[in-house]
Amino acid sequence: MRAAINKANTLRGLVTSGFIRNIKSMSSSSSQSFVSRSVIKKVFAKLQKEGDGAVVRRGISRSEQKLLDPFLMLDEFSVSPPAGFPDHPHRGFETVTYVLEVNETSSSSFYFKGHKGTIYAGDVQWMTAGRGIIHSEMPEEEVNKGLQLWINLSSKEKMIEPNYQELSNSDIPKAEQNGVQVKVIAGESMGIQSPVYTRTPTMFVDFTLDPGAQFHQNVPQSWNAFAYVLESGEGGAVFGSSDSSPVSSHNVVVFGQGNDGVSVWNKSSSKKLRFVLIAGEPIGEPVVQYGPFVMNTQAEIDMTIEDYHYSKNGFEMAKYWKSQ
Ligand code: FJE
Ligand code: FE
Repeated sequence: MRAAINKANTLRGLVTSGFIRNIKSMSSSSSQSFVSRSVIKKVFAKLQKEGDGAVVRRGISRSEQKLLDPFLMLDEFSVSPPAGFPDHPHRGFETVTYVLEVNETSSSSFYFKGHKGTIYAGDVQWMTAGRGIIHSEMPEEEVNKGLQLWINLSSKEKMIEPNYQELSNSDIPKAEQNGVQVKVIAGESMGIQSPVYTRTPTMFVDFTLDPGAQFHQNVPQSWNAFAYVLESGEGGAVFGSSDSSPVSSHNVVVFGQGNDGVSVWNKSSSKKLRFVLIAGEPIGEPVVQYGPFVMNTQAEIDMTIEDYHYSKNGFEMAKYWKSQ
């Protein structure tokens, strides 16, 4: 039923936006008629210094926030001790930390002070800062690679109690078909669903495509969507339509709205393509950000700074907090 509705919408989209070339490529390359969103922007994630001696690649920053509501930031981090992100507060949004497996024997680990401890390669920590948390995020050993995504909360949820959802690698649903492997961190792909509860409706899927593989992922029509390319062979990562220009590693690919979702091709003949696809329902409210505080108005930011300063309204833990 839903597929039928999607197809009707697809056709309407074709008529109104004139995606004639796509009709041809659809009917020749795939038995199902999906129309992919097209790529509207590519952003190379440049290295920048953050935290204490840490360097991150920032893929989403303020200039993409409007296009990518509800997402505030995406960092690819690669840090080794003693660098890291010592004690800092958050309010008004969620952070998702995904520690990447660097290679088969990798045992990278990230230590979160102020909560349960260590997350290892392949694990996810989905943290809802709500009205306030203070934590430090430090690597325990070696080089630690990962992604950190910041997702905004609606005004109704900015001041909720903080919450942590922790998934170890083995809790994350995985599936494989036709040379495409998925790890579903949030939302649904290949008919399997993540156990994560997303207050701001979000999809977060880690894809690996064998050389020559292709895939189409549905994304709800009104959501904003982007991909971040982690690894790709030369000319491998092709999004939107099969003849669009390839994207290299460390790029954010922003998709336009509408249509059924996102098509991707791995055109490399020898290397796998790994990327994450992230999509979410836009909140549509004003965003006022001051570092780790994200509220709707400047007055709320001023209040937050005061709360943090006086260790109140959610920052009570700041009073007896001690850095290691
Ligand atoms: C932060 C500067 C920061 N990217 N990627 C200012 F560095 C941070 C911060 C992080 C961060 C942490 C991890 Cl584990 C990975 C990151 C920025 O902690 F919150 C502010 N306000
Ligand atoms: Fe943090």
